[in-house]
Amino acid sequence: MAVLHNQRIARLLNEMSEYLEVQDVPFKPSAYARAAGIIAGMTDEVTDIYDQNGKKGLDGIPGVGKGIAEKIEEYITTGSIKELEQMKKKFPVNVSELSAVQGVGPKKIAALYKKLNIKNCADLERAVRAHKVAGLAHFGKKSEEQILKGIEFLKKGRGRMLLGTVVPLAQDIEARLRSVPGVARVTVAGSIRRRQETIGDIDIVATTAHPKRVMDAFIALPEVEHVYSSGPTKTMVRLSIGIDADLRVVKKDCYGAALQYFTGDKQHNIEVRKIAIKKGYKLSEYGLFKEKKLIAAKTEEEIYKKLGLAYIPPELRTASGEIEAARRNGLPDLIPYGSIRGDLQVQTNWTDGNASIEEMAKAAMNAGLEYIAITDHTQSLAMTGGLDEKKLARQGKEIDALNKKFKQKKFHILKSAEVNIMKDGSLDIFDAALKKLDLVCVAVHSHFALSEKEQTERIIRALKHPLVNILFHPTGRRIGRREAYALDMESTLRAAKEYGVAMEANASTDRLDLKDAHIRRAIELGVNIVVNSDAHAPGHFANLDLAIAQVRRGWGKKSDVLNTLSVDKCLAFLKRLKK
Ligand code: DGT
Ligand code: CA
Ligand code: CA
Ligand code: ZN
Repeated sequence: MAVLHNQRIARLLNEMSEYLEVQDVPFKPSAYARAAGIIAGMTDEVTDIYDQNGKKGLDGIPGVGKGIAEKIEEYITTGSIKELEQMKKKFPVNVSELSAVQGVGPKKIAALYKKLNIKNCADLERAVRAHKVAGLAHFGKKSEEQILKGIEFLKKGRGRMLLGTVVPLAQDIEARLRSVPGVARVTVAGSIRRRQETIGDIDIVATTAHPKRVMDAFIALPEVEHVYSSGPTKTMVRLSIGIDADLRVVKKDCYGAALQYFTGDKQHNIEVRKIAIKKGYKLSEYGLFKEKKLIAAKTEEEIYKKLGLAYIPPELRTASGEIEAARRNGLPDLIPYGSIRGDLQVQTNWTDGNASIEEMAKAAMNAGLEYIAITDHTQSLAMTGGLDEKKLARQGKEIDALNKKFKQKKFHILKSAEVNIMKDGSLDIFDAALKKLDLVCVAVHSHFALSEKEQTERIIRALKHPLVNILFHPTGRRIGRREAYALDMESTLRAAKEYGVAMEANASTDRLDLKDAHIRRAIELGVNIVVNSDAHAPGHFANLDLAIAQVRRGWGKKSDVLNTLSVDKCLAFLKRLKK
């Protein structure tokens, strides 16, 4: 429940922000959006703060002023915010649905409603297809095309949620079910266990002496909004965050078989079942059988073993070579969760992060990290207040002072920057300033629409720069929001190898960039990987495991990931790569 609460409050504040902005209210929208961002990234529970210190406690949260504190209090105590309900009545438009369409912002939403009575995506799609939108002020034929593309993109991902949104909730439900008397085992299976990027529904497998008790406890979870069906072996519900969850109770003796079956993926299961058939067996969720005789069912390990396969970690179960590798005992020794020692992408309130360098450093220490690199944006990203050479130097001094302070704790803050790659592939900071940094990271934040050839040349030119060490979020995608830009990944990876640049596996919940297949190829080519949280708030260090999952899905070992090394070794390695 923990993480959910803050997320729910954050979502509500975001909604406030959107409705206020649509109504053209000045200043307030950004204050609400800022507060939402801060709360979403907090490790402490807002409800706990309120329980302990009331409205004063809320007021003390950075970014939360008196007015917003009152709204949060109203929400915690009454379950809704009157002002928001009134705005929704006055302006009966699904703002969050519409603003999810690329290129449609609050101003446009207001115009679409006033001029064409457009209230949701379906209305918008109809109007665009009838070419009614192009004639409005601030719209044109091009924006009609863009809107249509945006709608198509959203439709494709409909009904699926981000891994990072679902995992904390699923783990929390798992823990609560485990504490029900009589329950022996509970495991979240399906796409969550495989750590797929997006999740369709939550599949839980359990064993217990009292099926009814665990089913009753499941139905009674506060997150359950609707019960589709319930019985002693299977219960299906809808959760209030907008995703379905199934709980299956299976016999203790076939737990492994059930887990294997419900973990998937489907294609992997089909391949494994084919192997069983070839060996004269039959594999189902009840076990591996020869005729009627049970051969294996208790654990996944023994099932794979009886099929002549090494145990296959769930992240690899995608029917893309893992079965052949398991047969010849050639599966990689995957990087363990929790093995990142330093985070090389951290933003602070020098730009668009919401905490100071010191606060981020302390949060990193609490998360068990030994070092972080401060990578605020650079000057051409004006909207984030990007740093120029002078500000970078000033930030460097602050970092020096903090490093002195943290010396005893053996924690180290590295000087870096997320340097913006310009349209032509040049960097927006002079080399003299870059030379003073411990490492230089680069990323694309503009001109997403270049042709594949231009985009690839642009990025490779940046990689060629003698001071560049890491390419951040290489494809630029935002899952469910923005497609990756056109990029020849093979050439980019080869260039990274040639010019000694490491590739990032970014843990932001909607980035997970590089993706699994790219990571696998990078590793084949001998390109080094760096796992970063891209933290903009103290709570974001918890995301690192999402990118580790991505690396595991890309067959990555610990030795493929540079920031599993100590700070000195990691820096030395990056330097050596450039030679
Ligand atoms: P999702 O929910 O869309 O994110 O993806 P999954 O993989 O969790 O899929 P889901 O929930 O439909 O089913 C859970 C697992 O159950 C799936 O990964 C494999 C197994 N499964 C479901 N349907 C079939 C099927 O028709 N054949 C086989 N072999 N396995 C299935
Ligand atoms: Ca599922
Ligand atoms: Ca399912
Ligand atoms: Zn970035």
